[in-house]
Amino acid sequence: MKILIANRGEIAVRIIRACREMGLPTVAVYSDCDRDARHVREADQAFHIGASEAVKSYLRIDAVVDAAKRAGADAVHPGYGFLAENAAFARACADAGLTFIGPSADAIALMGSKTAAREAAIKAGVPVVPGTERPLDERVGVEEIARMADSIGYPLVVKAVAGGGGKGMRAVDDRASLPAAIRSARSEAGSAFGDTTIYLERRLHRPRHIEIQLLGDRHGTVVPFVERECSIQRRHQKVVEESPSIAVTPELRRRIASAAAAVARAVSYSNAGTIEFLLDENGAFYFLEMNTRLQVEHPVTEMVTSMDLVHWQIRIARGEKLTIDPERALTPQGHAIECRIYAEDPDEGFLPSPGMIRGLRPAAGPGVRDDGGVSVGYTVPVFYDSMIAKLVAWGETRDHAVRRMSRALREYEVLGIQTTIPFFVWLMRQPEYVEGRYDTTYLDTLLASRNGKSFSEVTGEDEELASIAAALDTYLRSRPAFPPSPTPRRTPVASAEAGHGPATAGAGARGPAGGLSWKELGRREALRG
Ligand code: MV4
Repeated sequence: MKILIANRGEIAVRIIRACREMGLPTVAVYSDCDRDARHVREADQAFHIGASEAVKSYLRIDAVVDAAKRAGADAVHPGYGFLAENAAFARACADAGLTFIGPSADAIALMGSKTAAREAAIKAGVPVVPGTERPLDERVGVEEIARMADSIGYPLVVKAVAGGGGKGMRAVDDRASLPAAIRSARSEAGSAFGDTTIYLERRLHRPRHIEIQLLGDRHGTVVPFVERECSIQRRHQKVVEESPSIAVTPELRRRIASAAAAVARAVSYSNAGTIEFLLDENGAFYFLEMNTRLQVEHPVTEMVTSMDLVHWQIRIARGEKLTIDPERALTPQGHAIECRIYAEDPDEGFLPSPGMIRGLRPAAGPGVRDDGGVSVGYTVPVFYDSMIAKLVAWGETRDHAVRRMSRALREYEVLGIQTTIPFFVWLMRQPEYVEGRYDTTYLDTLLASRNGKSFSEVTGEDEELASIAAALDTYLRSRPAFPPSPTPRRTPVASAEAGHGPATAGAGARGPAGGLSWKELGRREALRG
């Protein structure tokens, strides 16, 4: 089975890894600005599908299907984003004789309507947040909606039926602010989805976002996994995810997982999917929506279950039966945390920081997984989501995982652009985060209270490193690039630290004049400054 990956960046690289492990040939697709991208180089074949703008390349159903045909691919993996939850794309693949590695077009379409999804949950006996069951299109007037709102009760939220992820969502505290909220929710939903239909839900107070990964095969078996905790979000974008959640007991885990599986079975779901829930302060949970794709944060589930979700997606698409032990899927081994590393400057309000990657050293070592999507020399474009890597840390306990993540973040080097790494280093030290005392309102509130203070706290260690770098720079500039006379190589450095520091790195590297170690010279430079 030859697989075309209809995506780019880290998820395309992730899928290519699974295909290679299974001995399956891969086909990449790319836009103008992705000509030299990592996913293009790592696939067996690559096809150009259009200009840099996503609508002219990665969002073009015809171009992707055509590339699959030209390549002689048998199947298409959509990844996440782009065409992953586009029912027309799933249908176009089927029509072209290509196996779509995902759910059926009908399941995608059904769950794309948030009110239809709520209905499916209610039918499956799963709790939903009290709200409206009927989608409210433009013909339903504000007065009628206000009467519904009164019976639901305030505070509430206006949500877009075609929405998800907070787009077209408005919080409403009282009846007076309802008309404006309806108007702006409709307007945002109209431009984002071409559909102004809305619905209402009672607003939960400081909920946690908990989600259940599941797999369904084509023979009716659904296996739910241990939950992911995704409450650390910035403006409705997840930035840190964990598994398991410290707010979920083994008993609650079983109840949420059974609820998720019941929704999936009610719609005969196959392949990978995720059911999102809100968990309130009393431990009550409510169905929110279903994501009919492999999600960005799937690695934390893989780390605590030692299972490969992409392998299973491919096996399910080939018609195989799920042979996973349900108990293993539901029992976390240790704890995993994921940080989404973006090409953004946290000190400039997370402004995108596109540009060329001039140096890259991902973190490694025990319990660390780097799902990267870029390489040195690649220019991070302005056209797409700017996530360049996902860093995942595993530990025996949550505390261990937090410490490991802190270590890995400090080890991670990206030169040439700004990244969100300094923000994560800071977050991993916040007492509320370390103790797990947070909900979906935590991060936005915390960031608002900082008033733009820099995340890059300068430590004594940083100062020492900076002065070593300055001394090294001064020394290297003071000597000719090509020594005019033959100089003996590997002259021993007159220091106890010889062989450990940067002094022995690189061709012709020698100790600084005067027999001092780099560290010592650095300290002297620092004192002079
Ligand atoms: C809510 C809610 C409170 N009550 N629904 C935002 C994204 C979308 N998936 C659902 N969202 C919310 N829906 C009710 N009835 C609070 C949120 C919410 C939120 C949810 C998950 C993660 C972060 C969030 C941040 C703000 C609000």
